[in-house]
Amino acid sequence: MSVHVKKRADYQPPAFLISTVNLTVNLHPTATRVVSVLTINRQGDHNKPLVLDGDKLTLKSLLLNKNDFSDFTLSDEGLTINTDEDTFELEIHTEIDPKNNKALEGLYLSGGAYCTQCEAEGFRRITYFMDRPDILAVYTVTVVGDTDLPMLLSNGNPVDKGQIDDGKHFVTWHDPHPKPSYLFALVAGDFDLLSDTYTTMSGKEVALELYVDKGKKAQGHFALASLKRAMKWDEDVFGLEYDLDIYMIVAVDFFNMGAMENKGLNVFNSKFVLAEQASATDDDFFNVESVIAHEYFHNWTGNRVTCRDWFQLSLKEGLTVFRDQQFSADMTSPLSNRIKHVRVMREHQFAEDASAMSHPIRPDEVIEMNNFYTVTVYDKGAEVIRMFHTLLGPEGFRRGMDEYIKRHDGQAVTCDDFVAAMQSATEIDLSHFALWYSQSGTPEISLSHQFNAQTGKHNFTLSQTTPATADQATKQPLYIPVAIEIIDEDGNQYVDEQGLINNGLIILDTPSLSFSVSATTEKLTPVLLGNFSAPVKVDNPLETDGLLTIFTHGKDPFNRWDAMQTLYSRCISALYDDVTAPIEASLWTDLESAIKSEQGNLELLGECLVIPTFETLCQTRKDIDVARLVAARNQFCLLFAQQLSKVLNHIFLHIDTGDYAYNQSAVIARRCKNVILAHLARLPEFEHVVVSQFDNADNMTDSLGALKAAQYTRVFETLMARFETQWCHDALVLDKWFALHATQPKDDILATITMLSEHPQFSLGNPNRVRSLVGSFAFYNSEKFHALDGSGYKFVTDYLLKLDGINPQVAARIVTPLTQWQGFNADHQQLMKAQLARLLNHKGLSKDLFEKVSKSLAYDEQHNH
Ligand code: B3K
Ligand code: ZN
Repeated sequence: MSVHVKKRADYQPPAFLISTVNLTVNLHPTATRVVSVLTINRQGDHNKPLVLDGDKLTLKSLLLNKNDFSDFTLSDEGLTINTDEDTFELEIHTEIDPKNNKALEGLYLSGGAYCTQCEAEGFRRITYFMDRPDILAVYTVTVVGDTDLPMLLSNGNPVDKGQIDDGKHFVTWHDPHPKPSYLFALVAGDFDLLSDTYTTMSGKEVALELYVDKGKKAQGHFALASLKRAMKWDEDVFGLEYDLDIYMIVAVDFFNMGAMENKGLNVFNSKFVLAEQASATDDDFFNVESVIAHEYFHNWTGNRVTCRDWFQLSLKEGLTVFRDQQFSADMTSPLSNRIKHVRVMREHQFAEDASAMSHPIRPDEVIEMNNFYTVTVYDKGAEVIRMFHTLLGPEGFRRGMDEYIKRHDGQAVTCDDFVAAMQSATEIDLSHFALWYSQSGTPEISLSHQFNAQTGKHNFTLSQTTPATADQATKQPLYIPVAIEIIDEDGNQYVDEQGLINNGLIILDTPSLSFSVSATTEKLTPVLLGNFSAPVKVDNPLETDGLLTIFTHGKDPFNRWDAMQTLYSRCISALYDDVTAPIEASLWTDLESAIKSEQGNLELLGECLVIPTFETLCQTRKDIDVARLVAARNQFCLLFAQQLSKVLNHIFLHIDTGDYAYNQSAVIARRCKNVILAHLARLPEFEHVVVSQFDNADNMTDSLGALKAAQYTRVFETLMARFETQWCHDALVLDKWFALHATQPKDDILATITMLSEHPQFSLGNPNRVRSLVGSFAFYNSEKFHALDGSGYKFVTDYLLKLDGINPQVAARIVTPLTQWQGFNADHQQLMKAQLARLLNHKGLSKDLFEKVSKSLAYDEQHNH
């Protein structure tokens, strides 16, 4: 295959600009006609031809300044126009086939509705264009459709509409804000519509419209209310106001990711719009609110100020994720949000950094851009923005943001431009900090501690190191803000004699730095990385008593939670070495009193009762034998339930979740209750409690909580069958059911998945179904995916070979666990690589899969030779 590697360093400003785009899209399932009229201006003094991108288009005709034009060449990648004109109008007629577009990029049919997905490079599947984010144009779009498509939508404000003789109708939209092509959107169909209005801080009334499948109106109210909260929050916190007369959101069932921030016309995966008590869990409600907010926040951080090129993706994504995290923390609770983000970092981002796909938050090389919508660009990107926020403080950060918007509104800019705007708002020199944009990998920090009894001095040395990654062999020390407390056994706080710790923060910007603390006690406990102040791993040498001191006396609730996670992880390590090894009895009494002490704080308690996942445990281990690690974790969970059942059951019985409501205290109570139920369910005497919760649940959180707990009981299959009967009409609920089946560690799981893939509600063409069944198996059924007969790896590979021909983007997501073989032992590695090799040898493999698979195998060679 011919593979083109694009490099960040090769960026060239565009040779031409396109100032206006006039599109007419005449919809037809297999032969949609697109007429595009472009106003084009040559940039500077050169005689290069105009190169337009195009993919899977049929060119019908071409006019230059309204005359037939033939001096062009066509290729699989686009259209090259040879002209000497400096300013000209180009009119391009193309035909496309939305019905057979199964990759869900460009214009496609989702159920009966037409919709588009253009980011990153999908506009070129609609018409020939300079499909790159630094071409900002004003769009006027006329959508023409049959009358069975009553709603014809595009970006901006509607300016005209009417009937056309042949029984069709049209609507014309004008978007006054110049935008890149990736923000173009078109939707046509017959939907239920929820309408509302929002009055902005300057008193402008904005029409809000939410389009959902017929009959789903009741499930849209929460999303609409979330949108209004997001609009208000962005005004309050960042002074940013909405800028069009109308804001539309459309929910569709076929969508490759969560949602898309197209200007004024967001398109959403229905999973992140629809939510009501009976069918949506508390997590679903949370996600709806956060994704609605994320896409809305993009209106400023992404749309008004956009990316110069795709290597800068984190400019909009890292920043917008940070903004949505802050919003969610304000709407719900800072602690549970922070823990959620840290789990994502530890389970997925650290794994990515350790793999062949390791890249800086601003990547340097890309084959398929869609492969770089990653946890690194998004979540680590958000952690980098959070560090700016930590260093500058909320006011400084706001000044930097104001300056960023003031300087760059209406422009396509770079991460360096963002750093420069932040720099204008602080005395701190950010040049070293900016290395976070170009250096990949997960730094590891550690703290050594010596006590000199004679002088009464504790000497500490804080160090950092970043292991080499697949993409970068050598690493430099980073500028790391490390939140730190030093406490004694009674929780008294100590300061360092050098004054390096300021307001609980120490800046580690060299390989190591030392400081000392005077104290009469020998037992000082350093508490590192409060609130996860930087995206790093901590090598924590503390013993059980130190960890329990942090839990009891630490000021930062994140550190308190984290101490418990470390404690559990230690116990699991001991069982990994010997699954029959006894755990000291004192641990259980300590845990029992820890649990009792937090009975009044169900939020922290609920989180502290969660045992680290298999995926998290993998990130601090090497040469993993999966079956042994799974057995060790299971054994620890069983002992935990056995030893603590009395106190857990006591709390379970006393948690009052009240009448159902989606609000913080109720969410926290349900969360804690369901975490406890999952522990108790490991003991046969609690089976009836699980069944009773399932029978009596009046909301999806409790139904699903019971089903998850039932995984450890004999009633699982029975309850799952009842659940299916009850919910077989609701695809989004069935996704939860598919996922629960797929994560069962039972011997005949592959037969079950094969059977489920023939379920009437399952479809290979629908990304939500595929992710819930096959994705859940590959990502979360560690035991069976990693079975040592290789059957799990082979099963996923067989499936990917089928899926790749249909939807390469989704295939390239699901291949991720197979490419992340580095942490596992040689037996696993060999089997995983054999399947990767099968993929690589497959004729016609997409470039999406090619990039990830070839990198994964190449990493192997580098490291073995
Ligand atoms: N910007 C989109 C993601 C597009 C992914 C393209 N493969 C959603 C978001 O991050 O808001
Ligand atoms: Zn985004």
